[in-house]
Amino acid sequence: MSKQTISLIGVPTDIGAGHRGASMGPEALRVANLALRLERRGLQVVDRGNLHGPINPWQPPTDGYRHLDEVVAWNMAVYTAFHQELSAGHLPIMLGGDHCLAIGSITAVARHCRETGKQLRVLWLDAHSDFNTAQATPSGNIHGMPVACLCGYGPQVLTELGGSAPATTPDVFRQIGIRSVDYGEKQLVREANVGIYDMRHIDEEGMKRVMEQALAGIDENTHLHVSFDVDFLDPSIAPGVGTTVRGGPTYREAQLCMEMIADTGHMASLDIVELNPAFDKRNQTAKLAVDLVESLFGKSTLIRR
Ligand SMILES: [Mn+2]
Repeated sequence: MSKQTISLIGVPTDIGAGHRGASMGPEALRVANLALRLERRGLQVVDRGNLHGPINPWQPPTDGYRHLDEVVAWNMAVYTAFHQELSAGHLPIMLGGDHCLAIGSITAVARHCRETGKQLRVLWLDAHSDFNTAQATPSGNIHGMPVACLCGYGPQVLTELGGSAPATTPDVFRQIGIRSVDYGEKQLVREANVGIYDMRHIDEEGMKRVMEQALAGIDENTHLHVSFDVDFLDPSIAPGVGTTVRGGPTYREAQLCMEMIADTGHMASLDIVELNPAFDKRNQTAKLAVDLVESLFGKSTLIRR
């Protein structure tokens, strides 16, 4: 079997965020030696450099959305780049960038799944459920809306990024680590029936059982996409994000989560988003993210069977 090729795609923008700085995420991950660490795992890594797009004009919302045109431009670039890598048989990793960019990556993954007859499963590791709409959002920041957009709720320019809507359906999502959901958003995720394992569920059942449930049904025909919002982690270990919410997974819980994903052997694409070096201390959150991504690619203490 030939080496798996990983393609790193930098997306240096905070166009959908409520704080500036996630635009510096790709470089922080490179400085934390992401490529080298993956190469040491026996993977072939190609760094595609950064995508380009409009600057952040930092404007208030128009009709409930901030920077909609710019968000569309960046997501179009992500969509094209991701689909190209997937078609070439590579495993793309998006180095974000804020979480609105997952509209582009997952729209591409969903299209790839349709073209190859694969079943899609998305693990959404996040403090937030990102299911806001223009009506429900308190801020207009589109990084709070990607899951809704991917399920067909949102502006047509985003829901139809891949040519038709919806890109995918709520049943493919498993959200883990959720602990901050806006008032109107709670209603929406309940109505849409998104699979949510919130922090209370993790407290009550433990990360092991939660992951068994979230990964249930994955088989040979599954394309597993992981969308890793760094604010998933407890802020005590991961301060370098724009929207910290206390009470997240600990270091050990996060490691177990990543190792159990790796054990499936089916992760085929990945987003690393919302890393914000402007809030970080000595790049510690980027280093932690790289550490966890190594576990996602199978690093473990012992050889396990
Ligand atoms: Mn998010």
